[in-house]
This record gives sequence, C-alpha cells and structure tokens, in this order.
Amino acid sequence: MTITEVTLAVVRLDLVHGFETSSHRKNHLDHILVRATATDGTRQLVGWGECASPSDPFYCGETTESCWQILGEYLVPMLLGRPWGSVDEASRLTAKVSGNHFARAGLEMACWDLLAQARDVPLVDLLGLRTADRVEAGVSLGIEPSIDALMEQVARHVGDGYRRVKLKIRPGWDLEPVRAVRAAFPALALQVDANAAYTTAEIDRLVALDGYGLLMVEQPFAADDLLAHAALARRAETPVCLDEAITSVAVLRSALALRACSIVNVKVSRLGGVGPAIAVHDVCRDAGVPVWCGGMHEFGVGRAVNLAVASLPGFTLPSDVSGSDKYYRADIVTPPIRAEHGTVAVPRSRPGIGVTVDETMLKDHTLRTRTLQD
Ligand code: OSB
Ligand code: MG
Repeated sequence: MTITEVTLAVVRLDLVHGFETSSHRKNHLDHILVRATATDGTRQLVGWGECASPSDPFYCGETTESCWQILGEYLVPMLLGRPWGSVDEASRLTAKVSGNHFARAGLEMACWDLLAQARDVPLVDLLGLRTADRVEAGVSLGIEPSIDALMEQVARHVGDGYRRVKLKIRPGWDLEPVRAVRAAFPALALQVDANAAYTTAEIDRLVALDGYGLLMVEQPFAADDLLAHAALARRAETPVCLDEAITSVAVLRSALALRACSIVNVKVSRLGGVGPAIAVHDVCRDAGVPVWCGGMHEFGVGRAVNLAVASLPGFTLPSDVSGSDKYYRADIVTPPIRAEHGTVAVPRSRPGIGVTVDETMLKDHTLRTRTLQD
C-alpha cells in the first residue's frame, strides 16, 4: 500500500446542545477529516480518518491548528509515496514525530480504513475474532447552568435508553448534581468526569462522592499526577478511572504499578490511533482491569472507528459512543450512527470503517482544505 495523495479538510459541525466541561463551554467542533488516496497493487483506494482535537488546548496541549500544522508539515509528508504492508509499519514511518497523538490518530485511522478495504473486510474484522456486534452506549453530559437544566438532560437521555450517564464535574459542581441525579434515578449507572479540575487539597470533596453508588470518578487530578490518583484510590470506595493521564502503554504500566486507577478510559485520539488503543486494551485485559471507550464528540468517521475498537472483549463497561443525533443535527456519514435500546451497532455497511462519507455534507461544512501529493 502506498499513499499518493492526502487532502486535509477542517470541517465544522454545530452541537445540538452546548457542552461544558470543567475548563470551558463549546457550541461547535472543528475536526480535521483526512482523505487518503492509495494504490494497492492495481487498485486505487480512498481511506478516511478524523482528527478529533478540540480547538483549544484545554483537554491536552493539542489544538485543531496544531494538528493541521503537524499533519501538513510532518506526518503526511513522511508517509506519502512510502510503501507499507501493515498499519504498524505505516506508523513506524512517522515515529520520529513525538507526541501530537490527535494529529497522528487522524492519519492512522485512514491507514486502517485503507488496509481493511484492501482485504475487503469491515475494520472490526481486522481487529479480532471475538468482537461484539453492538456496543453498550453511555452518554456524557456537560455542566449545566442549573440543577433543573441538568435533570432535564438526564431524563431525556435515560428516556432515550442510554445505559449509563456520565456527569461532568468541577469543584463546586459535584456533590449537589450527583445527589440530585441519584435521588431521582436510584438505579441509574452513573459516573463522573472532572477533566483534571481538582487539586489534592480538594481530595475530601472527591471522597465525599462515596455513598452515591458511582461506577467511577474519571481523571480528577492533573494528567501527570499519578500519585494523587493513587492517594484517592486508597481513600475512596468509588473506583478511580484515568483518561488524560493514559497517553501510552508505558504510562499505563506505571499507573497500574502505582495503583493509580482500577478502570481505564481507552480513547483512540488521545492514544494516537487504533494500534495504541488496542495495545492499551490488551495490557488492561491481561491485568484484569476493565476498560471502556471514551470519545471526543467524534463525527461519523471517528465514531465508526471508536465503535470497532469498543467491540473488543475487554470493553466491559458502557462506552461514550452515543448516536450522532445526540451531538449533531446531521452527521457526515451514511448510514447514520444511532443508539437503539442503549446499544450502537458496529458499522459494517462497507469494507473499511464501515460507513460512507457524504461528500455533499462534507463540502457544505468544510472551512478549508489542503491537498498534499507524493
Ligand atoms: O473527558 O471524555 C472526556 C469531550 C470532550 C473532551 C473530553 C471529554 C469529552 C467527553 C465526550 O466526555 C464523550 C463523547 O464523545 O460523547
Ligand atoms: Mg474524560
């Protein structure tokens, strides 16, 4: 397989409902779609990937702009015109680029799409023999202006059949919303995500979440503070899950050795692609650590890839893989990705990522493009 041309497109979709985390509120997303043309023997193939970086450097250091630059100036030129036989091999061609996982993931996904098309199978069939056909879907709900507004969101999504609700928290928006949601939904599978908003001085607030029957508390402290998470894990009954902290298998091994978490959020974008996400899944599985698939409000391309990854057997907890309609009025892929009775089907309507990019939708929402050729 040799990639001969790559077009990068910054695509903007408005969210149907603004989303606020501990760091900021957003109303639209600018993701970079990666369209890679390749030759495989006598066939010409087109593969798609998605760089789901937030626009601002608050979740991690990357931004849409940094991804645009790293893809255009480094990752794509390093891959263009160079033959590869596996995605691992393709990734080694760009291994000199350190960090920049969101940028890397966008291109790596396109390689998986190409490889699966070359083999004439849906991506999920390349990933393992024991994959599931449907993935248990949870929903991630942002911070709202009031408890009433939050309760309305929770009720709507529970009514839609989602199997688990995750609430974004921050110091001051934590015990009160959890208490209110738990009181109204005593049996709901509920968890919280702080996006690194707490300091160890506030550890008592987090310990106070014990008693609300939460599935987990996700990434309360800074991404690099494994010891703070280990301290919480020792004190609290609520299981600690890591998201931002887990950027590689090496960090994962350190986190597990330090007992900093007992659950891991596997996020394809954060880890730099499907390959590293599978590697994290495998280590967790061997260690008996349950995982679930996190998201970055991906458009249909990234969402389809997340679903394939989330079908692996270690994903025993509900994932952040909601239907596209939770986020956008219309998505850029067909068939649309939908949750039914709290599960989402792993796409397999075509070889590769299993969904087709709607080129008209894409064009209508594209802000700018750049094409690079061998
Ligand atoms: O921490 O998981 C997170 C969205 C943007 C940035 C960070 C996170 C999230 C989510 C959304 O929780 C999950 C989804 O895609 O539904
Ligand atoms: Mg998170």
